[in-house]
Amino acid sequence: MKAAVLYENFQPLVVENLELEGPKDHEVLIKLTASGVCHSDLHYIKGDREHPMPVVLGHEGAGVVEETGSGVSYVQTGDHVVLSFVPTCGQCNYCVRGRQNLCDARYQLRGKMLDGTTRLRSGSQEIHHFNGLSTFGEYAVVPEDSLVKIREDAPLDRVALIGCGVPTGVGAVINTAKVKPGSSVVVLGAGGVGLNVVQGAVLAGAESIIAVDIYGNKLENALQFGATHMVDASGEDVIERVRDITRGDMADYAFEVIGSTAAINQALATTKRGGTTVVVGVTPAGAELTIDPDFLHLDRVLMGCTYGSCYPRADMPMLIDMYMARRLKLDELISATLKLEDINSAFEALDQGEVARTIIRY
Ligand code: CND
Ligand code: ZN
Repeated sequence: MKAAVLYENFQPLVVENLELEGPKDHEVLIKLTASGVCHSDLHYIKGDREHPMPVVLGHEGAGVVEETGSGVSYVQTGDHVVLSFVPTCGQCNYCVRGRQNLCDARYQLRGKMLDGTTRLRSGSQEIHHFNGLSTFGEYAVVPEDSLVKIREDAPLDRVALIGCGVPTGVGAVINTAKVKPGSSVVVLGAGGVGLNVVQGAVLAGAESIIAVDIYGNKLENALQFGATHMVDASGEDVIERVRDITRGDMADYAFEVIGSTAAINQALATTKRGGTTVVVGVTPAGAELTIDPDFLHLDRVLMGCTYGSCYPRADMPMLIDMYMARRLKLDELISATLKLEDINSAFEALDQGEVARTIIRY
């Protein structure tokens, strides 16, 4: 099958034919329909984060079950699925306490399947998996626990975005911060995930939603998603603008959706006493954050957030229902749909701030 392989940081992905071994115990072969291109993948290309190489990246996908390995009971051939980049075992300490996004299984993967071996090869060379998914290929073998069964009338080339950007952004608002109606919310970074923070804030009934970005096109997108104000961080003083917009109060909540320690500080400084800052962006490994502890003394809260603190098998079908009922925007997130052969131009466009999300359609 055709897949895009990262051999070296900063090098283009190589689209080539790989051998994909069939599914083993509790694994499933998926024929992918589509995969979104997320900034987290770009972080690995740029070496902001380390990963065993070579690797097939991609963690935002949807497709159809082609074949099931032994012991699989959750799905059967033909089922439509979204892939979760966190497998949820249902049995670890985190899962049984309702914190499936922190499931132990995720930390057993380390570029391989849960049994410690890989299914991907290029000739004699072993190719690594990414989060147990590797959606930048026509097919993927994934753990059964990484699958979320979905309704068959949902368009797979759209709901692929339910694999990461949507539950991460919407979940950061609803599950992590638990934004209250009438709140003021600042969103730093109006990219693929940030736009979903904006639409999460709309769903939560936020009164003002202040989108911050360095590109005009991103700010326009944010308005379309329900932002009430835009701040151009390339020319404006973000903190002073938030002060003006909130009539001196500052915001109840700030979300950092860029992956920069400077922006985390900026987010903190836009919150009022007792306000909450949520870090969604992924900062480069080894980055250090320096904050003024005085901010925290005043009942401010600084939180992390992975996968929007979601429970994939509960939240993803719900988000799809909302999309099908036109209460959640997905189509508007998609700036372009490309073939796998054009994946490097998708990353270039993401890096240059030209797109919200690009979909790779197989
Ligand atoms: P994307 O590149 O689409 O968005 C980032 C946005 O930030 C862009 O619109 C940029 O223009 C904007 N930006 C850059 N610098 C600044 C600045 N100084 N001030 C204001 N805006 C700026 O990326 P994405 O939305 O796909 O991902 C955003 C981050 O979220 C990224 O770090 C990604 O790795 C992370 C993420 C986290 C999680 C999670 O589970 N926590 C899941 N997926 C992605
Ligand atoms: Zn992602």
